[in-house]
Amino acid sequence: MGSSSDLNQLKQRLASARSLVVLTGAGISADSGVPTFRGADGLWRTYRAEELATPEAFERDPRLVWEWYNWRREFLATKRPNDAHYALAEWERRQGRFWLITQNVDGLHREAGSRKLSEIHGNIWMVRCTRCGWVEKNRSVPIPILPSCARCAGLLRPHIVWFGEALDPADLARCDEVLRTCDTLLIIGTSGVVYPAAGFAATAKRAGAFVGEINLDETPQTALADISLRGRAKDVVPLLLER
Ligand code: BV8
Ligand code: ZN
Repeated sequence: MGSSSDLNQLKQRLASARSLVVLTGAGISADSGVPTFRGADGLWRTYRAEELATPEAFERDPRLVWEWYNWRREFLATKRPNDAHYALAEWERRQGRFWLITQNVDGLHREAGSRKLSEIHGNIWMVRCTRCGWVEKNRSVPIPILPSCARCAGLLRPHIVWFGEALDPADLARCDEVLRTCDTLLIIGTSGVVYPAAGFAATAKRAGAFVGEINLDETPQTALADISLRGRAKDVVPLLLER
């Protein structure tokens, strides 16, 4: 945890924010028991994910990719939002101009009640038809492999943005708009490695926003942050919101 004065300074700054954007990564879900991507228990380590979360891998072996997502869906089905997710949902209700951008595909922000939300890497509980593009929610665990579209019998894929795939232009436009117009950006639990999200702090900074960060470690964004607190999201985020 940063010094208590840093915490109080960040708390005051957030309380006076007129338009607040929050950017989250896997670190906010770590306290719900969801492994992060690059941490010691990292998901990407054990499951060669960098090769699996790509369109080429799905093209080459859709069964293997679906087996990996089935494993993650089964694992995530027992995970619940933590106090940091709930605090952000409460903040959205309290704060006039508020937007939450998450890189996480676990759906925990939505489950905690967040609605002013962009899930820029998609959502593991949504599937998309590779033939007709139909997108729908699918919570079945396990999902029968290989899943086919109810409308056109095409092969379904996870509605997730894989490496080398473009993000939804509507999401990118929304992120750009809120990052350029906010006066405060709070970055929680992301290693700042994956683009375009890794560039969002610079976008807000260029637009003159105050940038705060909560992370266990230093990240490439720490240099840009006006205040960077060391601590666990589930401990720090509720404190920042306390009246
Ligand atoms: C794009 C869905 C262009 C998958 C994800 C070479 C080849 C190909 C591409 C590239 C390349 N070089 C660069 C690229 C671009 C690439 C990229 O950035 N690669 C990186 C690896 C260098 N980006 C892309 O491909 C993106 N698309 O650029 O498109 C384009 C344009 C037009 C046309 C075609 C293409 C797409 C990126 C999206 C990839 N999909 N997820 C799935 O999950 O199944 S990314 C994946 O990483 C997750 O979504 C995750 O959220 C995200 C980022 O990771 P983090 O969230 O930061 O998690 P991490 O573990 O890294 O860090 C956790 C942090 O939390 C740590 O800092 C830790 O200290 C902290 N922490 C831990 N516990 C706590 C905590 N903090 C607080 N409290 C705690 N308790
Ligand atoms: Zn279809």
